[in-house]
Amino acid sequence: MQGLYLLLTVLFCTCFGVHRENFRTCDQSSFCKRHRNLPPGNSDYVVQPSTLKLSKTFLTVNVLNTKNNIGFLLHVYGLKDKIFRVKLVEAQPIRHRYEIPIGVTLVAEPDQEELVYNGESDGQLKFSLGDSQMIINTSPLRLDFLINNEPVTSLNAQGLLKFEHTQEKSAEELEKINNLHSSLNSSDSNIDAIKREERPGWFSSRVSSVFSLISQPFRASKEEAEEGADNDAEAENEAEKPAEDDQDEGMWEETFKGFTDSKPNGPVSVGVDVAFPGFRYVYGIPEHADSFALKNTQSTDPYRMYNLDVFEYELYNPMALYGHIPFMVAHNEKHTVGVFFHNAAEGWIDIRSNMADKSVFSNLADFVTGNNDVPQTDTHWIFEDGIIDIFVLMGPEPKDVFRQYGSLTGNTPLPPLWAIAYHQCRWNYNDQDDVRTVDLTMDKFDIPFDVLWLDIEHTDGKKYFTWDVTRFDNSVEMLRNLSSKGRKMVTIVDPHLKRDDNYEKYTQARNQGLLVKNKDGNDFDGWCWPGSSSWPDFLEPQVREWWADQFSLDNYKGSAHNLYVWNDMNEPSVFNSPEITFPKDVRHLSGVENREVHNIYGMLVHQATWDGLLKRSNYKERPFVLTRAFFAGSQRSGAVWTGDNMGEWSHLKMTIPMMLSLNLAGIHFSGADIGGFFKNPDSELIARWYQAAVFQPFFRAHAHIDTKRREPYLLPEEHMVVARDAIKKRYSYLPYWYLLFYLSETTGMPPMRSLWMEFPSETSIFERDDEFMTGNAILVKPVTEEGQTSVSVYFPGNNVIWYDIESYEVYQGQQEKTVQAPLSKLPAFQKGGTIIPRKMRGRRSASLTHNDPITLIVCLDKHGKAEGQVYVDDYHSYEYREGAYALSNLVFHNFKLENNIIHKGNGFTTKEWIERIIVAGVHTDPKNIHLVKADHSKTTLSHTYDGQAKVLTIRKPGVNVAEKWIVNLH
Ligand code: NBV
Repeated sequence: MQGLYLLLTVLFCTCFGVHRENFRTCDQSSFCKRHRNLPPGNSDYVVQPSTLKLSKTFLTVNVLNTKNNIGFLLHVYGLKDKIFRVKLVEAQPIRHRYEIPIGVTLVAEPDQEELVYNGESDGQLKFSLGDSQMIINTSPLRLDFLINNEPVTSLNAQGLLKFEHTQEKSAEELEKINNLHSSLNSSDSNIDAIKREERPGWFSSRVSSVFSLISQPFRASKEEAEEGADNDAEAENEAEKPAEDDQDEGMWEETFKGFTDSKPNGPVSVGVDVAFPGFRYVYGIPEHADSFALKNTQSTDPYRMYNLDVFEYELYNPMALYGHIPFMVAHNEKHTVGVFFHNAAEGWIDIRSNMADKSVFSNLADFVTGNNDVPQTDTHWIFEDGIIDIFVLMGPEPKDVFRQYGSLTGNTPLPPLWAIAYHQCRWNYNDQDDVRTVDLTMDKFDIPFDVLWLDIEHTDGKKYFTWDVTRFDNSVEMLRNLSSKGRKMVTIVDPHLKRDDNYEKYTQARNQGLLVKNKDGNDFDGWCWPGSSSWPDFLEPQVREWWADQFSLDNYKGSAHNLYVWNDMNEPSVFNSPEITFPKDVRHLSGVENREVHNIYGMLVHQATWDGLLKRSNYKERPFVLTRAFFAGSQRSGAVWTGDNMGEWSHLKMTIPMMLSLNLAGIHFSGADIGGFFKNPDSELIARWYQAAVFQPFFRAHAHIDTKRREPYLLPEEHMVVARDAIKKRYSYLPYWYLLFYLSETTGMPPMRSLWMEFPSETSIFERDDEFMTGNAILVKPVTEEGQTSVSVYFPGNNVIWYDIESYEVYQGQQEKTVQAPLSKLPAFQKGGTIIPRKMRGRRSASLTHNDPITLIVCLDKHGKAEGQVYVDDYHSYEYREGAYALSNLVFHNFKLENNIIHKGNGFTTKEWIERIIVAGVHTDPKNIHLVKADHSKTTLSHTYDGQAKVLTIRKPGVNVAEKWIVNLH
């Protein structure tokens, strides 16, 4: 293994940058190419209206592919809260297609709602669901979705629907493949080369190839297609070929970099275009290191969705990364709608916005307004396997779409308070002494932290659930020491098991038949950190149960209740495999190929680990598990981070769009490695990164094993102070963060929001991703450039005023302003009209702040009003789900601040009290301030008033946060 690291080090020092040639382009992926090359035009799929069957909440109707006479069934369900579900499946499949089981992505079978049939006319079947409508155009098939008769989404408007029905491999195909094999056997393949070298695939080539840019427009108009064909007889022949009968080399077997995919089921892909008439911008489909507003993919590859370990990923391109969520949101000043494609296979999405020729789409465009200037975004979704199963979320406002998506895939459960505090990580803390030194030195420098992390080197030879006893001979004592200050530890547990007869987790999994198989039915054997490894089949519920049991204190020796878990490499990462992951024809125990389920594997590792921690505490304590791979639904089992970023300014900048996309797609508890994983960032960058992350959901510093140590206390004094202030700021805002996570669980609203989520009708901010909102109250514009001492901030909102969070300086809404940002300053602003709870007492960890008093920050709007909430519970257990919490609504109006208890239940009490109330935007010094409690007792409160800043500070109201009270200003 040392050799591996040496090689790794040499490579880091000499050539940074992604090895694009290790990852397929659309052109190198036969299904993607086939779909992408389809010319738009009239679809071959027609609906047979006479077969329409209606029930109260859904319909079924036959669909025919007129080119090959293959029949399909179209099901459309009306679901609660304005959601349509559209499923298209083969009528007589010769093989069952994979459908993701309930409980994996969807929390439950979605509740249905009455779908009213409004009759058929002019070849259209018309339905309504509340104030939304759906029209099924029968010939060809096209589904239009409308809000109050205004179209917002349309499926198959361009006729790109293509459902590759399951076929038997023909004798001719088999012969072709056999011939190919005999010729290949005589040549040297990449697999052999890599096996000989015994090193990860991404080490095998150091030559950076030029990304082959694909510029096949999917939205070329029919006229264009015809014109091209006129000039080229060959193209004409191509265009006339029936789509389903196209034969291409990759249909029955496909080779990439010497690895052959046996494709036992042949071509089985699905694809369809999804149009958003009236929308210029679409967002979502994380994870890509790209802008928040998704880009036109005309001159690049489509956005790829295939969970991969992309070493040293590049910015601003549509390559796949570690996790994916096939959920897209379209937003304009009137509506917000969402489309969720429920499919676990590899996907690609093409996007064309606004500028494309609309003639193909004219039917629908005319239908909208008759106006050719209406913007529109056309998208084309392509999946390698599975069925068409699309949820159309009708919004119409951002908050509605988030609630609707959460109702399908679940919301983020409220994390324990410590988990949203500061995490100190690096690859690796070397031994117990190192851990102790970090712990003590953080205290010495007065830098709070809650969690210390151990990476793979803490194990005995990368056998997870074990300790390297030469470095960690008494982990229990180490954990106890941390616990004495309320601190926790996170250890890494990757899903690959070392194939070692003396490693119990492996032998158990092998002997019980729990491992993923290769195409020949033997346990799949791949290369990862421990060397030769196998992978539990997390798709099987009993395997997940077995895995979960490994986290009991008995099974995970040397662990303790304050030890939590980090799942890395769960895409999964397999060094000697095509694209550094499972070969597509790897078999799961149920018989499905990894091709069908690839993108949910990592999520199931995460879910099983989460279940393990739940079980360990007898379902009493909230778990914490961080994952790198994810899918729709991963939000239910903990946090996600954006993987191996770089210590570069551009990567700091990229944290904003990446996290906005994750937050939009339900992954609320997400963050990026502070400082950047690779490289040695300079201390200014580290300091600025800490500042930016204060208002991002998951707050963890991490670094590669070969980087210089960079715990915040090691920074030069001027930068150490900045990092420490940032961490302390984070701690002071924890009550607000906690409220945001409570709202995330209960309403589906993301804690980190784009500007348009809060100001949906302000068109100029739809593309803005250099600033963001934390909750509805804080606007953040981090410094993301070297040496920068001022930033240009756009303050949104007509008639809105913003207050600098430190000086309370006021800025008017709907203007771009230069704001000074010397090193010590994080440009952040509280919105006038909001009230935020903070805790200002410095503590070593968040766990020690549970009973600390609260400071309320009241920022008045132009009418002297403000509103906010405070949420408190025991900060670690599930008792809040039984009602043991207090939620209050604070309203400032007419010189009066009222604390109204919305909920206080199940015997819940708290010692938290109000220590201070700061009111910004007060224009006169009040003569008297009184506190009136629920028992009508009245106390005079002391205060100070800063006439220049217009800030009033009310001292020690001393009243409990979970009681009703009023503060009157006279
Ligand atoms: O476990 C080592 C690292 C980890 O520190 C990092 O955060 C992960 O994203 N891991 C990847 C494997 C090696 C990366 C080069």
